[in-house]
Amino acid sequence: MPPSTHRSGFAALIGRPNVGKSTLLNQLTGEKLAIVSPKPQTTRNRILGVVTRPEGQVAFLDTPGIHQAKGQLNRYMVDVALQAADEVDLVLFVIEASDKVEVGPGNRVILEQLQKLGKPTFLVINKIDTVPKLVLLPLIDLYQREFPFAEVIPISAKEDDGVEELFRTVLSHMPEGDALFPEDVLTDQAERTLVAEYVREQVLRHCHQEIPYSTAVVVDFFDESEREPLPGTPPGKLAGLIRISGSIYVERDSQKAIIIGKQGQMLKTIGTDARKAIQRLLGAHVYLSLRVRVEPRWSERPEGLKKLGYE
Ligand code: GDP
Ligand code: MG
Ligand code: K
Repeated sequence: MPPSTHRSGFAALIGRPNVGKSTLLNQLTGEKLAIVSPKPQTTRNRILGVVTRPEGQVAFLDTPGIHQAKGQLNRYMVDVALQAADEVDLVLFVIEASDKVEVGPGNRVILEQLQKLGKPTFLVINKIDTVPKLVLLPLIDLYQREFPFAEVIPISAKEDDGVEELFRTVLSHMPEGDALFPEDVLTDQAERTLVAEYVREQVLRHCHQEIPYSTAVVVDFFDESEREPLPGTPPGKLAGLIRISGSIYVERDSQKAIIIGKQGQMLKTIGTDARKAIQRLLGAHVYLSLRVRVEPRWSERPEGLKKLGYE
């Protein structure tokens, strides 16, 4: 047998909001890293998920959806996505399968940006569980006429269909090289950032349409002094205690009232669900205290964006 080649590199997930980029990243890494929600634009920052196999390693960047930039926050998110695409070896352009055989204005905007970047790009067609197989061929045909994709790969991220094949194909396009990260690394995001994202996910999940995307979460306090050393802890067992307090920022008093709810019931539910997810993430018991603050029009002002961590 010839000596096997070890490959490693970076791949960015690019696509419109809600096509399933975060779901795919979570499926690839086998961990809940990126927040997933039925609303668009839930992923604000880059999340690096690292998949390590004996034959190679791929670090994935999840990006906010690219769309026509309106307002400071949206523009910020487009910049983050394009910057991510510029730094990688390979771009995974993700779309969702649909009965409509068309490219659509949103996807055309992204394809124009990708043309400029000139990176090797895969077309990943997600959610194939939602359409009859027959509609895929004309859709693929249409996209291939728009852009010289290196590969076209239909998947269902949710049902884990085609995800392994996708990973193998991604790896085969990576340059030869040693691992870029230690074997046990899953993400470069600080635990604090992930904690804030988990809280935000629960706010969006429980408050539905009433709460806009301009909801930010900041971790004010993260006390690990009672956290216990993890080595030797049996899997699934929580070790020690981490005390966390955080602030949920909204733009209006009416939004604050919704998040707090009648007799504080909504905030309590958000806190309970976030705490459970954070405990699984950190492998420790978590004491979580949350408060809601009003910061008028923060998402429209550069200093507001900066204050809440979007730089
Ligand atoms: P993102 O905005 O591109 O990161 O999209 P998300 O990963 O947050 O997913 C948006 C919604 O699509 C969520 O409700 C997911 O559960 C759903 N979704 C993701 N992948 C699939 C899939 O393969 N099939 C189906 N039916 N739904 C999916
Ligand atoms: Mg996402
Ligand atoms: K989403």
